[in-house]
Formats: sequence, C-alpha cells, structure tokens
Amino acid sequence: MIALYPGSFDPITLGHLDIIERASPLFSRVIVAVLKNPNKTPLFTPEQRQAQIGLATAHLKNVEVDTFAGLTVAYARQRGAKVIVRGLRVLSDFDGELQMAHTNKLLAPELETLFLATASEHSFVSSSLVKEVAKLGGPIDHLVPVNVIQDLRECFPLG
Ligand code: COD
Repeated sequence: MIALYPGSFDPITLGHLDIIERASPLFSRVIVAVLKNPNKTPLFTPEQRQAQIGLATAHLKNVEVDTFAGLTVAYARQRGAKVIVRGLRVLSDFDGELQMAHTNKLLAPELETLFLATASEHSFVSSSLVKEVAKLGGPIDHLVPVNVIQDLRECFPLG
C-alpha cells in the first residue's frame, strides 16, 4: 500500500524525519510530497526542500520525494496513494489536522488519514522555530537533519 506524507517541510526537521522513518516500515512505499504553495513565501524553494528531504531519507529505500501543486487528494489519487500520513505534536495541532482530515475525506472518501504521534523529544520542534533559532545564530544540530544545517547556515550567515 502506498502512503502520502504531504507538507510544507520548509525545512524538514527531525520531527518530520521521525514520522517518515516510522511510516516507512508500515507501507510498501511512502511518497513525501512538498506543496508548491504560491500564497506563501518559503525560505527554501520546493526543489531545494525536495533535495533536502531526499538526502535526509536516502537510507529509506521505499521513500520517494516529490513536489506537487493543487489539492493533496488529487495528487494522492494520481499517485495511487490510499493513506495520507500526518504527524500530531500537541493538542493545538489537533483542531487543524482534524479539519484537514475531514475535508480530505469529503473530497476523496476512499482515502484514509493516519496520524502518527510525534516522538516526545521532537514534540516542540517546528520548521518556524528552527528558522528563528538559525536566524539568531543558535544551535540547530538537535533540530534538523545534518544536511539541512549547512543550508540554514548559508541562509543566515550572520546568525
Ligand atoms: N513531530 C511530528 N510531526 C510533525 C512535527 C514534529 N516535530 N512537525 C511537523 N509535523 C507534522 C505536521 O503536524 C504535519 O502533519 C506534517 O508534519 C507536515 O508539517 P508541515 O508544517 O511541514 O506541513 P503543513 O502542515 O503546512 O502541510 C499542509 C498541507 C500542505 C498538507 C495542506 O496545506 C494541504 O494539503 N494543502 C494542499 C491544498 C489542499 O489539499 N487543501 C485541502 C486540505 S485541507
């Protein structure tokens, strides 16, 4: 069975990576898909994020990384995915995630959303927090995969 893990991943964090590593043995294939969102100004381009995730997940042979535009359910159907994987960190994630799951169920009843609880050590980690710490010159080595550290340092050389 194919699973889709969609997101912004701007950039991928150790929390995201943990979800991917735990989803990998549950499915024959996991497609990690970066949304190309014209309404947002991300730090990294979709292609940069795709490359960052590709390097971070190179050890997972059934994980593929792609970019997509438009509805997540349309992309899931196009790729033959039957499950959408999402991560839950804290209670405040729940409202938005449930709303998204219900919307996706309405749009594509054949798709299921599977929530994986974050590993406790990553429950506070978000891409926004990582960018803020990097911008202010703080240590980010316990927050993002090693290959992303250098990319962030290049974005914030004076941090
Ligand atoms: N530990 C565990 N999980 C985590 C962590 C962590 N530390 N950090 C984030 N996560 C989870 C998030 O909860 C989320 O499930 C996933 O990882 C990705 O997170 P983000 O922040 O990179 O991505 P989002 O939440 O911005 O992605 C939103 C989508 C792009 C999936 C959504 O906007 C979407 O589907 N857009 C396409 C348009 C569409 O289909 N809209 C209708 C659906 S409502």
